[in-house]
Amino acid sequence: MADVEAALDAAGLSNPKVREYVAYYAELTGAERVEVVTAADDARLIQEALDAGELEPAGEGRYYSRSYHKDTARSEERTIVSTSNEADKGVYNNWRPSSEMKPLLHDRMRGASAGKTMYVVPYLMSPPGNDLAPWAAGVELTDTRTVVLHMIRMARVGVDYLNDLEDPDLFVRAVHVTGDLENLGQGTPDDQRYFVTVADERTILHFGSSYGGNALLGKIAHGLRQAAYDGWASKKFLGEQYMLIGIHDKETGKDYHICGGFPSASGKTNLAMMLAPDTLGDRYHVSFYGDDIAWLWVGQDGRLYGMNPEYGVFGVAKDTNENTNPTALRSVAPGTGTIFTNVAYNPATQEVWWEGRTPEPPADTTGWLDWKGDPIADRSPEQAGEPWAHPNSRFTTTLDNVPNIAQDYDEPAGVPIDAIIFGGRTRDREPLIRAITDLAEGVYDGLTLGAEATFAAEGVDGQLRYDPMSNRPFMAYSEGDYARHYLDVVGAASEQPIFAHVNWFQRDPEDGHFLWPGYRDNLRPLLWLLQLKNGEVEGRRTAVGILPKEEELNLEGMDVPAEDLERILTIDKARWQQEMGFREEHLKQFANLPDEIWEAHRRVAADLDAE
Ligand code: GTP
Ligand code: SPV
Ligand code: MN
Repeated sequence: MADVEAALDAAGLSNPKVREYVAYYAELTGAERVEVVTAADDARLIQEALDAGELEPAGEGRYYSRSYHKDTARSEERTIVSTSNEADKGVYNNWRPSSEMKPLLHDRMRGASAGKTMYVVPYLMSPPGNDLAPWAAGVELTDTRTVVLHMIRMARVGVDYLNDLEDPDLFVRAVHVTGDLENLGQGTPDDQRYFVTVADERTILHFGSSYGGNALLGKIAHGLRQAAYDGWASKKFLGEQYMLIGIHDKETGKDYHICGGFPSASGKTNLAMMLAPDTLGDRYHVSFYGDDIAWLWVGQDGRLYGMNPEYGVFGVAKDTNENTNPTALRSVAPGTGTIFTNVAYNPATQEVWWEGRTPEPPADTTGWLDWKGDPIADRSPEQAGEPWAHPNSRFTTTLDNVPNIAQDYDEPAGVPIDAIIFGGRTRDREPLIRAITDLAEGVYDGLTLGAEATFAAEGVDGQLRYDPMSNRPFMAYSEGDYARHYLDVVGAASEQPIFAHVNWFQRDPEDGHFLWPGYRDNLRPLLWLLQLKNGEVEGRRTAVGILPKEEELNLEGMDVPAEDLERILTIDKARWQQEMGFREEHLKQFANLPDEIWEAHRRVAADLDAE
């Protein structure tokens, strides 16, 4: 049995409630040792992980890790939000009573860390001193060293965050037990995994994975699910899957801040790391605040504020290259302490590679291993087309490594929010940008956000897989209550943000090419949006929002074909009318949807018919 008291004393972890919690789960999981970790332990833990073969060197100060091949992404089916109140059941939160789930998870975890070390990771999901810091403290217990190394990169980790709490009981209890990955029946009817947030007890119990959002509990489980619930329960804030950027106009000296929700793998990291296009770089600078999570609240001066609770980036590797995202490549350069997971790796040269890194994979395959660790050179002709890296392979680096990190990212104040944007992958119908000036219509737009159905999630042709507010996998309570809370929080702000729906992914119906080049040029529609808010342009009113007039978009240095531009700045009335029917069915699933949302829906539908 672990000597818990001695470990906590040695680390100076004095918070009595934390000590009780650690002792309870050390006993339950049967861990052999307990070790309290802070960011200062990084170098030692990296060395231990290298010695144990959990990490391999990937060039100076960078590391490579491979996860179990059936454990490579979040599992939405196995993720559950529990409370003791059935009214919290929504359409997407997989609600189950906590009286059922807590004992079940405790059974799974009992004795499951025998022979292992239980790492105690005290963390803070906010810049220190922020208005929302009272909801930001947590302690993750994990039996996997690479999870600790990721947590140190993704969150602020230190003992003082927990010792200094005003109310020692106000922290999230986040327990991660990996389990025997080779015998968990991942994806079968006998799946043993469970990822449960007991939201009204602020307790997270995750069993059966050591990957990403399943295991880094500060990030998705606390930063999104628990935060969404806490924000609603306290009536104080919103916890959203948003990126957050600053745009500095060097000519006027003004600073703007935009946050935005895009479903997973739809471009948040790319947008947040965006460099201004060459022709606009003299005037505008884009700074990075966050790429995956933002918490929003009304500050003391009455304005809407946002902050990124994370301390790092867990970014999609695929298609990251010098053209699409040079900032990301700088962020993972030698000396950054980056951990690459499930990319292709060459142990002889310590190089890494992923699809889209270069147009073609390395010509000389000698020494290269695919993400499963199998030599590329041994592949049969049938395997030739298989990707070298897993499509969800990622890089993990800290905010300090991001070259365009905002200077004030760590300040307690947060930043005032000028605009909230939504966007998904949509091959038709959705124009480049449509601005929405009415709060209820903005929230309605977020609730009907979707991405196109792929072969993986089959659907009716033209029908979206709806992903309300890009929060479908992170919904913590009922969607009707969520919409009410969103209207209340943002509605209370003295200055209303402008909303917009954007789409970088419209394609030519004939040859399938992207009609808009995307990436750094995405700054252009955002600048138009800010000009619209400032009354500097007027746009063109349509039933679904205000679109830019062609001459209002700054396209300097671009050559988008005229017919492509026309298509992305046009509303396809028939397709939109069809969409309104799908939306009605989608919204009908939600109990207690506020009248304002239904009114917005009817208003848009009627305006569309009248157009
Ligand atoms: P999560 O971390 O899963 O929440 O994802 P994310 O929203 O941060 O996604 P990310 O920015 O990593 O983008 C995922 C994919 O979208 C990558 O393959 C990008 O290359 C692609 N992508 C991003 N922006 C654009 C764009 O403007 N145009 C096109 N065509 N593709 C883009
Ligand atoms: C997402 O899936 O939206 C992510 C990655 O940001 S993970 O942390 O695995 O959830
Ligand atoms: Mn995400």
